[in-house]
Formats: sequence, structure tokens, C-alpha cells
Amino acid sequence: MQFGILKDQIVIVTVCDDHYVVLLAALIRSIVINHTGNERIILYIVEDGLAPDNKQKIQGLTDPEKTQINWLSMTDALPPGIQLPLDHSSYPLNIYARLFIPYFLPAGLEKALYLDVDMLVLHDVSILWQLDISNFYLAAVPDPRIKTVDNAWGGIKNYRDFGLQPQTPYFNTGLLLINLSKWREDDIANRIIALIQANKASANYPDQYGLNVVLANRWLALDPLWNCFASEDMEDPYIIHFISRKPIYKTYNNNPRYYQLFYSYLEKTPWQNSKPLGEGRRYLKKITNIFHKIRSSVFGKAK
Ligand SMILES: [Mn+2]
Repeated sequence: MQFGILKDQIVIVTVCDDHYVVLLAALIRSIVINHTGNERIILYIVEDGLAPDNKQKIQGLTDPEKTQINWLSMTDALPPGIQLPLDHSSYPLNIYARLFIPYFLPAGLEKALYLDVDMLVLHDVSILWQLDISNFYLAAVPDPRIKTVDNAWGGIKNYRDFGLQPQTPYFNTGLLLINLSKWREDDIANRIIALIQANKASANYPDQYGLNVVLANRWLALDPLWNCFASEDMEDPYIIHFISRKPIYKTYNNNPRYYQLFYSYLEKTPWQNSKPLGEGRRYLKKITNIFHKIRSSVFGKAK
């Protein structure tokens, strides 16, 4: 890994397992194609078991002059011996990697942009990057479906226990522009993990629950165009977020226009001929996630 720290660079972090490598390819192409600023893009990819040939193909996607790719394993990304909350969802444990970004990135960095791998970036990412977040822990987009913590379906069930007002805004954690210095100063990652551990029964989207409790009212709300859910229909979104059913599946059931866009970016990658997968493959992934999670809940023990 190279840890050169320059001013004219944009630091982007994402997390990907082998099953989602096709999403990763489209994401990277979309970032690079739509980035017109002069900054070099420094990409950190936390790979949760990516096949070596897939890594190589990803590496070949970008011009090394303009984009640098740094690979980290899950073990590099998570603090040794950390006990991750073993919730009952089928979300993979790698959802927690985003919390430790301030620790696994070089200490001199002050800001990083975390993006879920199920996204397409259609606008110049440097516009987002240049926002001043010095007075906030992070910048994110209010969740279009949950909006406030008292949302009965997906909000924070026990928000009263934390002294939060019912109308406290709630953000989606698929995109996080993180103020790394403030996180390190206040040990935010460990506070979030401890909070999820202590409130497992209420933590439905576990990482999102923890982030929204610990950082309530301490984040900057971004233009919704920066995290447009694929279930919505925005004219000209800056970032599309393929929540729930991904466009790699035949059963994708969100905005068809965004699906077309996804394949138009995939066209420009070595995965140009890949076809959407059937339901069998999708269930297999969910089941594998659960088994993998149980095996490695005490990280480092089982891997
Ligand atoms: Mn996502």
C-alpha cells in the first residue's frame, strides 16, 4: 500500500465481496468517467474475499496516473480482536467496515468519502468532496423512506432512551463524507459498536442505527440528489443508490431507467457480457452471508 498524502486528491472508500464485483466495476467506471476535476482519485477497496482474477480486472479499469487503487482485506480494515455485533439480519459483517475508516486510513488524512458498492456516480465527485464539513462529524443524505427517528418501520425504536426528539432527522449510511479527525478525537467507531451491542433488539439496520444515534444532529444534510434511491424517479440524480434488489439480478424491480444506466456503465468494463442472475444465486448469497457471519462474529477467530 502507498500512503502518499497530497492536497489535490479525493479519497474514496468502498467495500466489496466477490459476488458484487460487477457492481464495483460499474461504480468505479462511473466515478472516473464523470470526474472532470484535476484531483487524483485515491481509492481504498476493502475486499471481503475477492477472487484474484477479479481484483486484476478491477485494477485494469483505471489509468494509474489519475486513479490509485489500494486494496485492504477485512482483517486490515477491522481492529484486531474486535467483537462485531452478531445481529439477526442477512447483512454481511462487512457493513461494519465503514465505521473504522478513520483508523485504517493513513493518520494524516482528514476527510474520506465512503460509498456503498451498489452505487453509480453520475456527477463530478469533486463537487461533493469540496464541501466544508469541519463543523460536522459527517455529511450524508436524509433517508427518503425513514426521514425521522420516530419512523415506525425503520427508524430508531428506542429513540427516547437516548433523549432524542421524535422528529430528529435520520440519514442513510450508503454515502458518508466523513470528518476523520473528529471521529478519531471522539472515538466514534467504538462508541457506535458498543451502542449496537447494548441495543441489539432495536438495531434493525445495525450500522445505520448506531450511526444515527451516536451522531444525531451532528451531521450535515446533503442535497438528496447525492443519494437517490433506485426506487425513486429523479430527473438528473448525482448518485444512484441501488437499495434492496440490485441490478445484477433478474428480479430487479426498481426504476428501469436507472437499470439501463447501470448496464451502460458495465458496458465499459470487462464484465460487459454479464447477464442478470436468477433468484437461486441471490438466495445463496443471503444464506452464505448468515453462515459467514456466525462463523466470524468474533473476528479473526474463524477466518
Ligand atoms: Mn447500499
